[in-house]
Amino acid sequence: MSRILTVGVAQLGPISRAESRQDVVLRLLAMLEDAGRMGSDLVVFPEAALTAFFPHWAIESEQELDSWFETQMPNAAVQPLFEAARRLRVGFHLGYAELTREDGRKRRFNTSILVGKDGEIIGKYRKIHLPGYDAPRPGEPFQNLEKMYFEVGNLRWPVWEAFGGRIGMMICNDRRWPEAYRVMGLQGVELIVLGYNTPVHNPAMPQTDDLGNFHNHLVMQAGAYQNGTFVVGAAKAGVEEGVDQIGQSCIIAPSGEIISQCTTLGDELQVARCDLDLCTSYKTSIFNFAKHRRPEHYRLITERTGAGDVLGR
Ligand code: CDV
Repeated sequence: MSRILTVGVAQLGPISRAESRQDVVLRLLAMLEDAGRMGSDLVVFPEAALTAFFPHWAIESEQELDSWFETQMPNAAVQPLFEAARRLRVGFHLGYAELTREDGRKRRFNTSILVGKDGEIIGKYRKIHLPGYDAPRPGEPFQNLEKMYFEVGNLRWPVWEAFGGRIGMMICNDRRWPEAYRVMGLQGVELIVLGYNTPVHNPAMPQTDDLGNFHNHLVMQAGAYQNGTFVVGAAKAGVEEGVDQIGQSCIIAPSGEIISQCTTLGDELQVARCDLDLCTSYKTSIFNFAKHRRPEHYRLITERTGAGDVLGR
């Protein structure tokens, strides 16, 4: 038996600082329409897909900072995307910066949503692994202020029964952490969708700049294979406001193999037929967690220090 889900990865080229959300939504719509013509069930858009990636800039005014966030989802600017999903019967994944009032205070998260073929939101995820810094770093070619602009996500990693399978979300830097995949792997995830904004240059570690594309695929391919799941990663690529970002958006099978990949650094859609039953063969054999995992040997005694966790005895 096969459970075929046709999935599109919709890479975005750069978004300029001056580009309106309405203009960006037109770009997203063009790819959603294309994906519909190609028989897609689900399209994956990148992290923070409605604006330029503003954590690359030091923004001093709170009012200006707020203007990069969405206070409602859907809202007027993205409504056409939700309507198109309903009309075309194509779901989507969308990353955006979320400003909300929770626990009586203003809170900001780096968020993604999964939207069904009926145009209704199925689930929401808030990024847990925030890279970068909580204060501007003078002299750097660009900033990375995610720790200053966002709180650590508080929704954990749920897995949703949707599109005939078990779907989970992570965002950008999360894909570098095996724990993110495994928490969902333990819930039987069959398709992980994510978006990324990854600069080519890492000011803290310039010696790895030429390994950016390799590391991008390495972590997603390993996460897919070790958890018997499809992984779809969508980039915002190209030179955005002076920051060069990697592309190579792709769709990865539970074998760890890339089955479809973007080849440009602009808006580009690639589609693949994903047989979710392929996951079952991995989950019931080499990665049968119930049979072969040894969690009793994985327990670490850790002590929290200024430098993070250290292993005790
Ligand atoms: N948006 C991101 O999370 N980017 C990070 C970069 C800054 C290292 C990433 O892991 O790709």
